[in-house]
Amino acid sequence: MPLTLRYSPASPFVRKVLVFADEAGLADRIERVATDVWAPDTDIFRDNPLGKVPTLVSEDGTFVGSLLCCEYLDSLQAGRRLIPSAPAERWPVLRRHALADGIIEAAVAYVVEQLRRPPAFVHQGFLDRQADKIRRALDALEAQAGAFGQGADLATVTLGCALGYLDFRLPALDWRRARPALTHWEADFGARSSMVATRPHL
Ligand SMILES: N[C@@H](CCC(=O)N[C@@H](CS)C(=O)NCC(=O)O)C(=O)O
Repeated sequence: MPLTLRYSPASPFVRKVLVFADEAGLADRIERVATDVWAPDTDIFRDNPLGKVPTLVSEDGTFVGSLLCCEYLDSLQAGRRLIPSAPAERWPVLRRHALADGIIEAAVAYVVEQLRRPPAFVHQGFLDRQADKIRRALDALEAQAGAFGQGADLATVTLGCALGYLDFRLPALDWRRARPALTHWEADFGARSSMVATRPHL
C-alpha cells in the first residue's frame, strides 16, 4: 500500500516530511494528494479532524503532525535512523528539532496572521512576538551550528525547512544577518537533492 501524504507545496511542515522521506530512502513510496486546507470545501477533515497538513495515510493508520509522520517513516526504513535512539545522539537531535520546529510554528503563525486576517484586524504586537521568537531561536541555533554536521537527521531536516520558509515568506527578517555559521550551514544543506526537489512555491 502506498503512503498517501495530504500535501501543500507551500507548507514547511509538509516539506519537512517530504525531505525526511527522501533522506530515509522512502520518497518513491509517497503519493502526494494536493490539499488546500483553507478552501471552504476542503475534504482534509476526512483524514484529519484538525484540518491540517501534513497528514500521512498508511496501512498502519493515519498520522497527523510532522513529527509523528517522521517517526513513522523512520520506523519503515532499513538504513541509519534519522531520529537516533542512543541517548547521546537522540536528545541533542530532539532538542535542536524543537527549536527548529518552533521557528516554523512562529513563522506560520506570522504568515497566517498577515495573510488570512482582514488587514484591519492584523495585530502588530502578535507579529512582533512571533518575529522575536524566531530571532531568539535562530540565535540559539547559531551558537550550536558547529555541532550540526552536514548529515540529515530530524533536526537538520527541520532546520533546513525552517530557514527555507523564512526565505520564502519572511525575507525581510533577513535571518542571515549576523548569523554566519547558520548561513554557511544552510548553503550546504540547502543544496541537497532532497531540499532542491521540495523548494516551496505557491
Ligand atoms: N504541528 C503541526 C502543524 C501543522 C500545520 O500547522 N500545518 C498548517 C500548514 S503549514 C495547516 O495545515 N494549517 C491549517 C490550519 O491551521 O487550520 C505539524 O508539525 O505538522
